[in-house]
Amino acid sequence: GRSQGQQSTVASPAKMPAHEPCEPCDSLKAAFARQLRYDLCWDEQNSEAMFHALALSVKEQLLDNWRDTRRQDLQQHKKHVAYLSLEFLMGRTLGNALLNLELTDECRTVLQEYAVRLETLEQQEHDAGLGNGGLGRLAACFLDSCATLGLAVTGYGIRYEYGMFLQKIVDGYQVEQPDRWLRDGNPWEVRVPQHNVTVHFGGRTQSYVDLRGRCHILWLDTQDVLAVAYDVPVPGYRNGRVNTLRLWKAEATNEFDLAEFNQGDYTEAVAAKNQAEQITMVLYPNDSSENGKELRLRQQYFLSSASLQDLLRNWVQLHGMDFTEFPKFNAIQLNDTHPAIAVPELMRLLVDVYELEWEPAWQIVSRCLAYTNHTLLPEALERWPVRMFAHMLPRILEIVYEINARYLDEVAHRWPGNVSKLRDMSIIEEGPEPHIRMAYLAIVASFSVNGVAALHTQLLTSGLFHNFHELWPHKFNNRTNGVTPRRWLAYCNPALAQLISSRLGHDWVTDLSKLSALNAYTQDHAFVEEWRRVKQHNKQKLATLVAERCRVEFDTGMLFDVQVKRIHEYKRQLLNILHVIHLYQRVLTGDTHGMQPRCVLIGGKAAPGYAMAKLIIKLANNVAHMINSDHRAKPWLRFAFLPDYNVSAMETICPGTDLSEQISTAGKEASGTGNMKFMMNGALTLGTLDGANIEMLEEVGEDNFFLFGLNAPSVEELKGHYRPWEYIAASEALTGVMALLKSGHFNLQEPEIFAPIVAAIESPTDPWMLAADFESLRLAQLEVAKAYQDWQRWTAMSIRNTAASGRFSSDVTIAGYRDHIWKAR
Ligand code: B1N
Repeated sequence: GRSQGQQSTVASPAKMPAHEPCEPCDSLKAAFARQLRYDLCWDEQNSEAMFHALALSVKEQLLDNWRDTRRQDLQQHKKHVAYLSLEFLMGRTLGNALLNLELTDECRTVLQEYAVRLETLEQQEHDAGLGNGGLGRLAACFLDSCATLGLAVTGYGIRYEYGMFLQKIVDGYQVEQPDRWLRDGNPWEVRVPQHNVTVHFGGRTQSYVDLRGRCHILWLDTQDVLAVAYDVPVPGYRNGRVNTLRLWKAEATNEFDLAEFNQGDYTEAVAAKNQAEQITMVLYPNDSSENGKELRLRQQYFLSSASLQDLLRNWVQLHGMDFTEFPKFNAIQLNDTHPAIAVPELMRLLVDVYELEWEPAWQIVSRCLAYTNHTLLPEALERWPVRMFAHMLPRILEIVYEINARYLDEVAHRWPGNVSKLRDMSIIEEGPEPHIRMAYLAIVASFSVNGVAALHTQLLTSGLFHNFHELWPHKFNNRTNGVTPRRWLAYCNPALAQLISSRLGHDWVTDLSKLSALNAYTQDHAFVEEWRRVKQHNKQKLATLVAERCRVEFDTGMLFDVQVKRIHEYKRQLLNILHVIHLYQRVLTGDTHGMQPRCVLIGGKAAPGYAMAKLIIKLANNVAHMINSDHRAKPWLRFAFLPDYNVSAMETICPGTDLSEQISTAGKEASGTGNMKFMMNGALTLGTLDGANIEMLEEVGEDNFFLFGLNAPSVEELKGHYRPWEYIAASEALTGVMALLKSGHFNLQEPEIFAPIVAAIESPTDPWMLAADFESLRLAQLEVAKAYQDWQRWTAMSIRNTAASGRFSSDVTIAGYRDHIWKAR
């Protein structure tokens, strides 16, 4: 903790021992007063200025522990893990930091003197939207769990100048606006230029033999970019640990300045500077699909090279040039294939820069690297044209070829004379335009390959990677995803957290399995009543958000039915909309007997280039407009599309939801993590047998889960002879929905705009099989309505759902990575 009442001495920073006495640190109160008065120098003390002062004061509270953590990890020879990811979807930091540091109450007291509410200041913080969706948010949850479990894990990422775009809705269409999240400065980051490294691009290679007859490869005439480190603190939950998220920013190098400026071409030189800084300018907004842009490959190499150079430099500083023990003290986790170029880059650094022989270098690389796969969707599997490597990273391409040649020897040995195996398993995909298969590169070099839910891992080993599974079964393992209960229960749902703690004590925050004790309270009337009151309170907050952002009035007496996530056809927001249209038709035809009034909410961003996803957003908005302006529907149905869904919005959404929709086509959603956030907060799940839904169902039991739809094998089986029109004809409800959709009822002023949607649903090649699952969804929704009408039954189900959510804490997931992959303590 902070040093209190110690003597002040002056010490040279370089020699300062671990616990040198220093000035007593300011309390939060004093730090805040000082920040406001001297450090910000803003004339007006508006809430923006106060947020900044508060954030800086909270960061100050972390600094001693941050330094101590770094020193202890070095002294104790702890195994270090580098988590390499192109995305860290951190959201806001203030509230979570106060929670983890146990400073929330003190902070409220301080702010009382300034007559401002903590919530008001929290709202001032920009989300750190350095990610698209599940993959990026998972990285953020993992950092919280690693720090809380006391692991020495550093997150390595990119400090994008522009994060995930902001979504506006204009005439029902998505409009993207740039997210200039750094405009007012980022109070949490610390620029640490002593960790700068240089990353090379372009140029050519040349070999030479030295006087001792050793062959060296030179990478010459490169264009160099400076990687500048910005560190963000990651505090554990009340354990004094502060880990680091190190984000790299690209800047032009000094050498580069000199060369260009001396030639007198000032403007050219400044323009070229811009080119270097382009690399970390913007996050690519494609979730679960690659886009193949050259700049994206530059980002990937920039992150991988800078991070590996940082790791090796730290090693050499402590151990010199002997790398034999490097894998014993280091693990490198690749978050999907986005940083998979780290494989040849680590070889390059060891062989070309640190002068190891190939074989010992490969031993080191293949004992450090581990790869997590996050998707089976073919459109998301990264393949880079060899041609692009050849001109951007010529030396890296040579190394990839060498890795491939040696590895294919092993394949040939295992399957003698089998040429098609060689072709199928080669890291290089041959053809008119040869490509590098990044997933294969990652598997070949990794000692561990994991999927993110049981079904997903099973599909990986039996399908996409079955050859590799045959060759190296020991590499494959499952680590089902999780979410941090600090942000996703304790912080975002304080009322429920308090109710839980009033009966179970506080330990559940770091041991979520303790929540199972809630099962003893499902018949306790006082408890059930309190649980319901908390939900009503949270629904009111969600209704306020919906009113502000959508101008739609949600009634907390109605069922809140929510689907928020990236818009993607496989996630089937369209199926949800079809069901809403069906409910609307029931109202119009007076078929409201036994109907449960409900408010349906859909939210999520579409990739800017994904036309169908954008059209689905437009349909949602048009349907919503039609329903919400029809007075006949008002008592039964409200429907809203929430613009600009992000981490902060989810903090209000999941506590206020009754029903969580997890309705992807079976076999397509690798895991899902939103499903877990809703479950923890007592929303029931309407879901398919997909991703982690299956394991959630296993934990909570069939009686507590609204299951519907085809399973993964049935989806595969149906492929090739799927006839959607038969499902439509067989369902009176779906027939009616399709007729209304085709009639142009939802696009009276915009003829034909939804024709592509109709065509997709009616196509025998519709991979998402909406029509096949509609009737099953409708029936499951009838069960939902029935269950909700008995509020005691519903509340008991809700409690049981939270009680069963313990396994989906990211602490459990990270304990799995720690014990089975990293072997770290
Ligand atoms: O990763 C999440 C899973 O819970 C989701 O099911 C899965 O869809 C998601 C390319 C991706 N898979 N692949 C991506 C993101 C960005 C990109 O450029 C692919 N995201 C997922 C966490 O495991």
